[in-house]
Formats: sequence, C-alpha cells, structure tokens
Amino acid sequence: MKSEKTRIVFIGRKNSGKSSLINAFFGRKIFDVSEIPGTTTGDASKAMELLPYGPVVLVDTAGIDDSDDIAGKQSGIIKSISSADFAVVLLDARECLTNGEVELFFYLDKISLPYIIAVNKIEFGVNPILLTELKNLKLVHFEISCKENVGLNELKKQVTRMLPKEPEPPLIKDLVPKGGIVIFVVSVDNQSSNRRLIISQIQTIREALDEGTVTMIIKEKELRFALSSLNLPPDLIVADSRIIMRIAADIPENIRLTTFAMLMSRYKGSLPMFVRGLKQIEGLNDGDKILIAEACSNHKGQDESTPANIEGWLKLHTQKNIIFEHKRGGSLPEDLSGYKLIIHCSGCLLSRKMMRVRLNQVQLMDVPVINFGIMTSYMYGALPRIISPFSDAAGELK
Ligand SMILES: Nc1nc2c(ncn2[C@@H]2O[C@H](COP(=O)(O)OP(=O)(O)O)[C@@H](O)[C@H]2O)c(=O)[nH]1
Ligand SMILES: [Mg+2]
Repeated sequence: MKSEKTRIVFIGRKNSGKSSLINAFFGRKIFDVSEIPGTTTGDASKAMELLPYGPVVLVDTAGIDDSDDIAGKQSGIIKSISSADFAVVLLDARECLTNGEVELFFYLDKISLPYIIAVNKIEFGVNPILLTELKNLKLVHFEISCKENVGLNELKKQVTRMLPKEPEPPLIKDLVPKGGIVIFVVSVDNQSSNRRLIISQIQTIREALDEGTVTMIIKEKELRFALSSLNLPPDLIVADSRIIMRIAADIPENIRLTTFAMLMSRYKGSLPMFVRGLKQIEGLNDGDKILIAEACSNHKGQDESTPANIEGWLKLHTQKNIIFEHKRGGSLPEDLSGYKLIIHCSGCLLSRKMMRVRLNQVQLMDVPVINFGIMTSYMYGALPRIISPFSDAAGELK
C-alpha cells in the first residue's frame, strides 16, 4: 500500500529546487520544474524504487513562504511532515534562513523526524550568513547544485543511508522473560453473536506464542483457579479493560497486570504522551472544547470506552460545562488549535503508521492527546496499576 511505504518529503521555499532535485535523483522528469515560483501547488507524490533501499514515495511539497507560520492553520506543511518518514530540506545558497525555516527545523525535531539539509544552487557561491546561521543551530548540511550536477550522488547516498529501517516495536515480548508465563484474561460475552477474539488480542497472543511464552487464555471466572494451579506466579497478566477492576482485587500486588489496550496504545502510539495528556483532564474548565476522534465510523466499543460513556464520565468527574466535538473517519480536522484535549479512539483498524500520522499532527499543534483505552482505565481508577509494567509511562504519572 502506498500509505505504508517510506515517504520522503522535499520541503523548501518555492523555487529552491525541490522538483529539480527529485528529478536529478532519478535521472528523469518526475515533477515539473519551472522558474515561475509556485508551480507545485499542494503535495504531489510519486512511488519510486530507491536503490539499494527499496520502494519509497517521493513527495514534492508546495513550498514554504517567507511568511509561513507553520503552526498556522493554512499551512500544509504540518500535514506533509506528519505523514513523512524522512525529510529533505532545500535551501537556496544565496539566501539566509527565514523564520519559517527555523520553525520547520524545530517541528521536525519535535516529532523526531530524521532529515537532511541540502543547500542548492551553490554555483553562485554560498551566502556566509546562511553558513553561520546553520552552524549556530548545529545543523549539518550538504552543498549541491542540481543545475551543474554537484554533490547529488553524495546526497542521494546519504539519504538512502539515513532512511528509517524501522523494526516492529514489541507488543509484549519485552515484558516477559524467555520461557515466562503469561495469563490472558478475555471477557467473552455470551450474549454477543460475534464471539471472536478481537484483533489486538490475537496479535498479542500470537506474539507471546512466537516468543515461546507459556500462554494461558482464560475467561475471568477461571482466573482464581488458573492462579492456584500454577506452581510459579505468572510474569504478566493481560486482561480486557472492561473487566480489569473486577479481577484486579484477585491478583496479588506483586504480579504485574496490564490490559490489551495498554499494549496496543504503546505499539500504536506513545504511553508517556497519553499519560501527559491525562493531566489535562483535571485542569478542564467551563467552555473548554474537547475533540473526540474516531478513525472509523462504526466503532463498536470493545469495552466501555464509547464516546457517550467518556463524555458522561468527564461531565460528572469535572463538573464543568465542557463542549464536545466529534470527528469520525477521514483525517483529523486541519485546525486543532481550539481544543484543550483530543480523545482519540484506539485505532484498531488503523495501521501503526496511519495512527502515527494522526498523533504527529496533534503533537505539532501542541494539543494534549489520550486514547480510549487509557481513558477507560483512568475512569476505572485502574491506571496506576496497569501502567506500572511500563517504566517510562509510569514515571509520567507521578
Ligand atoms: N542556477 C540554478 N538553478 C537551479 C538549480 N536547481 C534548480 N534550479 C532552477 O530553479 C528554478 C526552480 O526549480 P524547481 O525545481 O521548480 O523548484 P521548486 O519550486 O522548489 O520545485 C528552476 O528554474 C530550476 O531550473 C541549481 O542548482 N542552480
Ligand atoms: Mg516544485
């Protein structure tokens, strides 16, 4: 799928040579080059094979203006970099840095997007002020000329070297020692016609099995018996959010306990970030706006974390007049600046990458964010216990 391939965005002021550079990289015309600034309007993308790396999607962006306030709602840059895996920032060798460009570096760092800076059109000489500015910001750059074919091979090699080779992050394997024991407690609703395990359960159980973990899958009723039948305490118990409070009391404090939702939130997002987002709840005031975002329009709610329940709980808990807005499907609204908090669904149908695109956008706009899974545990008062297996996130709770 095109959305899952490594995306390389080329960013820079209009006329800095983005389209020329992409064409030069591949030795043929992929995007139009023009001396009239603003030829590329909106992002244009093209799937290509970048050897020896593999398939990539090249994104030629519309370009940033001198006046571009990146965080401003008009800017397409947030969108372009949120979905990127790597950025090539083009500067014109004759110019100095603009505020927009300095801000861009700041934003790239903020979402930890790897990038490279190419100073183009060096046949005119390089502006010494630009060099000083880059040095002061401790930014390394490559000097190139698309026109005279200078430095292009080195740049291409470096880009290929720097492209992320992302290993799959763990769901559960880092939490359990080799040959360890895990009990999965699932809530099987006998009334429901759909009596399947959900995708997050299957993925987690599968990973545990692949790691050679001794795996027990039970319903909550069997938990006591399961615990007493083991000679050794389990290394971890993973349960559905909806039953967590009912079973927590039966599980000795020294046994680590978490939820499928926590494992998934870590896999598809960032637990520390969500824990920071939770802090926003206690500071909410009358008239504050919260966005409840769902990636698909048919969220069944595998637990009690339906938007209606979350809204109801927040009203009761805060005793404030909060304004809730909803966004279902598609992408997040472009302007998020009016929201005090975003409560995002767990994204069970979104790939990791698609979820990350959304979370990047939220982060770039400085809006605190949590997801349904964390919200549920917080509402139940279960968060401190089920977050304790994750030391970085547990630290944020303090
Ligand atoms: N002198 C010079 N001109 C260049 C160089 N690279 C691109 N250009 C010219 O700069 C103009 C804008 O290039 P383009 O690739 O369309 O820029 P974009 O708007 O950033 O995509 C075109 O006229 C190009 O021919 C270069 O290295 N030296
Ligand atoms: Mg262009």
